[in-house]
Amino acid sequence: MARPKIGLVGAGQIGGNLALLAAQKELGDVVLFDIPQAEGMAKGKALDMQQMSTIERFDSTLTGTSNYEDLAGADVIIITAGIPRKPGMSREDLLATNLKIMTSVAENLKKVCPDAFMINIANPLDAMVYALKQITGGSKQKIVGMSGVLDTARFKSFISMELGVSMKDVTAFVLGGHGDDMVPITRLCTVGGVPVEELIPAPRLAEIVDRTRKGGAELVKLYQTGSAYFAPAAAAVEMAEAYLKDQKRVLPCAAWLEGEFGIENMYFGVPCVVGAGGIEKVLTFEPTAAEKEMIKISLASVSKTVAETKL
Ligand code: A3D
Repeated sequence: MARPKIGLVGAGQIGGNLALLAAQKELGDVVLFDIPQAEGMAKGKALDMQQMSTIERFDSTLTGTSNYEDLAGADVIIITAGIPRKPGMSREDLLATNLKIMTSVAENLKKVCPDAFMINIANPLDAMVYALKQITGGSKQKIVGMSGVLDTARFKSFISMELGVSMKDVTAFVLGGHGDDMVPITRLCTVGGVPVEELIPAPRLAEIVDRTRKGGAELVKLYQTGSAYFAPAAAAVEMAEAYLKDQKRVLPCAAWLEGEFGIENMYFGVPCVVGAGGIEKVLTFEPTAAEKEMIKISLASVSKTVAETKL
């Protein structure tokens, strides 16, 4: 059987790390796509990693291109095409620029690989994945946004750092939109099965929740020139791997909802089963009154940005 084909639209900071992780995990052959002005960078990263493969010993063919035809027949597409934040910017400040980019990306992907499992990372996340679905006309199973895996990774790392325990034993999920009002469900976070609310005093846990919500901005401030890229790449690769290997992983994804959690026709971060069918199922549960209030606030932010796309 031929190796799966993984197309990366955007060969910048996240794109390069996506390529490396996907190739090192031998998930398939990788095509790094960027605009003609950045084709050299896409080709250069691909060649550099191809040479690395002889040392790190992974079997994956990496190529760079600015020709959409080279993405034809891709099994997975991960989109990072767009500008990242600079210090002082909100994700919403990226909307006008990144929507133009997403429109052209989505129109082209619709032509060359309409059946791919498409994971969007470009910000503002929830509005960009909405635009991707509207323009490609793709199914809710195949068009998804990456944010919850990253936001959850941030939350889990802060919990493990706080308690001095292995991150392997922290279970958590962060739901909602990818903004400062995202919804970490502390009630369902456990450390080796012990509820975190019994291990960390409420005021301190609230500080950790706040740091998680502002986790993206913390990195933008440290980097100065752009936003996070290692963890975002790893998060999207985890989703791609679940799809390609039919793992049935339960991952928080920005999924198209049709009534789940009382939300209609909107992308929102929820726990999903990810396998060969893409987003195979949304796992629903009854939120508490306080959680419902947080979901309402996050949904209002997402809906406002989505409305501004005018799609
Ligand atoms: P960067 O390193 O600038 O890479 C973006 C790449 O997109 C550049 O190489 C551009 O040349 C390329 N590009 C621009 N227009 C097009 C186009 N039409 N077609 C193909 N490629 C194009 O940015 P980055 O990799 O650091 O970030 C990419 C995006 O991810 C930004 O919008 C970030 O805000 C977003 N991001 C999202 C998260 C989430 O958790 C959702 C986290 C971090 C960054």
